[in-house]
Amino acid sequence: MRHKLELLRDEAAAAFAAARSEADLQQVKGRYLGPRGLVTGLLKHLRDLPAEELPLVGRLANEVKLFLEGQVIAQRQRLKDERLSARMSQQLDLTLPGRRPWLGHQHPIAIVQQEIESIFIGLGFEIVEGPEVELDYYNFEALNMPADHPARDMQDTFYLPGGFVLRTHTSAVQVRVMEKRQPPVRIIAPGRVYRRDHDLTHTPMFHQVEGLLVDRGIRFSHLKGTLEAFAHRMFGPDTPVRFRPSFFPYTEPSAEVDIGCVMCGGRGCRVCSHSGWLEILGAGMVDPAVYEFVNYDSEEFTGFAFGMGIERIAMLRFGINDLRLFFENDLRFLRQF
Ligand code: 2NL
Repeated sequence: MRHKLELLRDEAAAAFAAARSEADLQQVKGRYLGPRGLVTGLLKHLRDLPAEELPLVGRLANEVKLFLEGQVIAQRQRLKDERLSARMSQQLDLTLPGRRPWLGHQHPIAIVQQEIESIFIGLGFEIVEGPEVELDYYNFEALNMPADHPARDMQDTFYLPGGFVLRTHTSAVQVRVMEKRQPPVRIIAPGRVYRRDHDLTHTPMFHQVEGLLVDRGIRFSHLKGTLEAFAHRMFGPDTPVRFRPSFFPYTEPSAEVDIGCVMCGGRGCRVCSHSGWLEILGAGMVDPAVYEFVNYDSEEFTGFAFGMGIERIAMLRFGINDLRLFFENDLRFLRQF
């Protein structure tokens, strides 16, 4: 009996170890430990043993049964481990180079805005910001554009209830600063502005940088020198710059500033309409009417102001020919900056 038990134990353990799958193992388990299994069968014969053999053989039989049950659990774990490592060796190629994470970066408009800001910081200006939803008063009235002014047409401006507009330029921020501080004022106001315009060369939202300098004895030559210095830092020290007379309601005299065409070097091409020049900004000496609104003494103080569209500067700077590219968020375009 003892011998038979030991043989059966070794045979069953070998069969468990040979199982190739969970189903296999279940079947082998049934064959030995199931209700009609070989081990179970043998255990039923225990009671036929002579009384004096029963304790020893009984204990052995019990040990064999426990041992085999433990084997089933151990072999089940082995099968699980084998399945896992088979899957791992299929999917994990440890020699494969890792995927480099994509690094985001600034939008070209933000890059150019910061370039403009740092040029003017270098010239002693301070960056100021203000609300995009602005009072009609700061956006128009205080800039010498009364209610009947054509720039205030519903066609051009997004009007909101309660005397508010979406600011059409960042000048409003500069009016707010003048209202709070007496000269000297040297500020740059960058940010988003809104106009009811949508075609190939206009978007309802775009970016602008305006600048304002007010102090004693400020003349047009200061305006020229400052904007020439800006153009040379932005587009290169050999870039030609010219000033043409113009008109704005908030400056007198007013000028438009051109640089030699960056595409053709001034020889004339489609981009500059064969003129050799590209307009980059508008500027002028602050109209005394504006000083009235902010309580500056126009006998004591003079100043200049200017405004430029960041999209336009960025297009010239990077040689981009389609404004829409800035707003489509196509990564093939954006990744180039
Ligand atoms: C343009 C022209 C300009 C100004 C903006 C300004 C601001 C104050 C007072 C007087 Cl607070 N003027 N800003 C002056 C001249 C031109 O912008 O073409 N912008 C895209």
